[in-house]
Amino acid sequence: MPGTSPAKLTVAVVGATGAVGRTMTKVLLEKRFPMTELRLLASERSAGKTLTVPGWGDLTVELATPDAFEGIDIALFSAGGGTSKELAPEAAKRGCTVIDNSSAWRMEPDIPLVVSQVNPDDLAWHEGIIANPNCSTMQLMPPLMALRDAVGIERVVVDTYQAVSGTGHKAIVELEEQVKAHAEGRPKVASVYPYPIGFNALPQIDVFLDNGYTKEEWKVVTESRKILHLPDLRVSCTAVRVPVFMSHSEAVHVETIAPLAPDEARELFAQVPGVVVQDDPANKVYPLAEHAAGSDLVFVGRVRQDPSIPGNRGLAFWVVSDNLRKGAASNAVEIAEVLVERGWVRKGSERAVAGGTPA
Ligand code: 25A
Ligand code: L14
Repeated sequence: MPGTSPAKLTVAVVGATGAVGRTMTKVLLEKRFPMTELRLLASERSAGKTLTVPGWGDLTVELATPDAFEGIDIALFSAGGGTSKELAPEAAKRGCTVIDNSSAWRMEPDIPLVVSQVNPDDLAWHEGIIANPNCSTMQLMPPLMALRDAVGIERVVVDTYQAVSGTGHKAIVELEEQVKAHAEGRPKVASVYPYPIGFNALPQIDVFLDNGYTKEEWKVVTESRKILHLPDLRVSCTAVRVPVFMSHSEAVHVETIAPLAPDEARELFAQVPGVVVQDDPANKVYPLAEHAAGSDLVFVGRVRQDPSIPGNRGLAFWVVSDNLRKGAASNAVEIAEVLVERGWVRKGSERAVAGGTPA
């Protein structure tokens, strides 16, 4: 039997006290992930604190060190790129399979970068570290997969409207404080972002690169190509932070290879697992950040022909999803579920030695 018996899985969340880490724990419980032990790890700032986990009581947060990964089968990491660079290889060395939400490993050619319903087969060749995509890339992939498979895609232009929760708990507090300050006639003080996010739109997420794009925008370009297995796909992105607490929204413009009508596109989108079409403009039905919050689904609407591209090969639409759930925690747990279902919890080379081609 390849893989570890699901009945014996020990699971850890690294960065368990952060916005994404807390959501990871919540989603593991909601989905009744088959684990017999749950460990919460974080930095020295949180080690020793307790978190109340329904059904598991008060769990003490442990310091994330290399040896902490002894005996852990699967670790979900969301503690930032630096922590992942340092600790993911240490965990993998100890037989733990890491599903990493940071940007540290995503573009390494020998590390799978996986959206659960788009390229789960890439998990077959993992060697102990699996990367979870950036939230803006994540929600774009299921609808683009549908178009790729039906008519082919040539070029994608995507502009994002990103929630502050992507930056973590401190940014949520900062927006709340700025809303209060505005109402009370006080000046808005920015500390997390370079300018106040309250009542503003900031065309900068992450740092600027030499090509004029931000790192966030460039992640959408490079990660999309890797996940869709389209290394030459033409992609451009503008990533904007908006004063929304939860859920990223995206305006997407796609140039397809063969023509496609909006009605056909809606049908294709609706067939993708985890995608819901909300598209009845006459009745003001379209995806909204507030409605998507708390859901694991990707919502697509405002589907229309883009007349600026000839031959009915242009499509415009609007995509919304909860950035902490499908954009981060839920996809990580879905990856873990695929590993268990397919017997791929252990790294590919060890499964081969154990004498099984992956089931
Ligand atoms: O490099 P990347 O990949 O781009 O990722 C950068 C950050 O983006 C978030 C995540 O922040 C990550 O740290 N992130 C990544 N992917 C995301 C996604 N898809 C995403 N956000 C949204 N969507 P976060 O706030 O969600 O999580 C931070 C967690 O990481 C833990 N951590 C940090 N360094 C660690 C570590 N754990 C182990 N080893 C390390 N070296 C961190 O735990 C948190 O759980 P913590 O103990 O450091 O902090 C938890 C408590 O401490 C408070 N606090 C935070 N910073 C400070 C602080 N208190 C005092 N001083 C501080 N400087 C917090 O309020 C919390 O209560
Ligand atoms: O690369 O701030 O996973 O909204 C996720 C959160 C990048 C920044 C990543 C945000 C990060 C993003």
